[in-house]
Amino acid sequence: MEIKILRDILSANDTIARRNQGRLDEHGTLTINIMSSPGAGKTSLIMQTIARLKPKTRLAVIEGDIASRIDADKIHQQGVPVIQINTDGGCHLEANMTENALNNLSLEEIDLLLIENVGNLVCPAEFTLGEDKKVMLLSLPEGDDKPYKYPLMFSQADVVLINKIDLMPYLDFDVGAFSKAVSGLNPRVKIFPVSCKTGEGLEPWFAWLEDEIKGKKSRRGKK
Ligand SMILES: Nc1nc2c(ncn2[C@@H]2O[C@H](COP(=O)(O)OP(=O)(O)OP(=O)(O)O)[C@@H](O)[C@H]2O)c(=O)[nH]1
Ligand SMILES: [Mg+2]
Repeated sequence: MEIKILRDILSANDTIARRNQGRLDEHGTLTINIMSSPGAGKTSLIMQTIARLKPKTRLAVIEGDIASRIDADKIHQQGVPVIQINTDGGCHLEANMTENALNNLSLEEIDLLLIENVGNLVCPAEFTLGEDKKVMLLSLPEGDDKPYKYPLMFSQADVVLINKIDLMPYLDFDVGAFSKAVSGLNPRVKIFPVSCKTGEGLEPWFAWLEDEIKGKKSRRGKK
């Protein structure tokens, strides 16, 4: 019985996610679902990405949090359109929440839509939102064993950012062992070690995003 309910919820979610994807495709808006544990650096990555890409890219952000508008306020201060979704206890975003947010954005004016999912290493991976790519962060203090303990998100991600590498001297995090574990789960994944504090290692992330934006625009004939 419980399994049937879960299936129903997931298929309803997938139906709405496909609708979202259709709208985003129509407008050539590259959409990235950013996931991680609480505090791994999702908002910091978004802030760095805005600082770097805003001069030449039209960005918008959807912020998912259980409560508060703290992250949305930070994005707003950068002059970027932002919608805050409060899930009121829900541990992940769902496609219907994303659809509501899309209804409040001018998609024809957005090249890159960054969605910050609720901080959680488990549930967000189970709910597609209609995004083009899934990106996750794993920060050094969380430990290099997480791909073994929380395999789903690592196996679904298109990009894994290893964040907080500025803390390397203080922590026993084996980047080689971590990368091998992630690639074992997900051979096509791209892995970028970065610091969203110092900016180190972020160039390959920006280059990847710019390529993806161009690809999405050319597929839709958007100028
Ligand atoms: N040392 C260091 N600190 C970082 C780095 N990136 C983020 N932080 C810090 O980590 C803390 C959490 O960063 P956020 O960007 O708010 O993390 P988040 O994933 O958005 O957190 P939630 O939205 O609460 O899930 C903040 O104090 C950041 O300044 C980094 O590369 N190095
Ligand atoms: Mg955040």
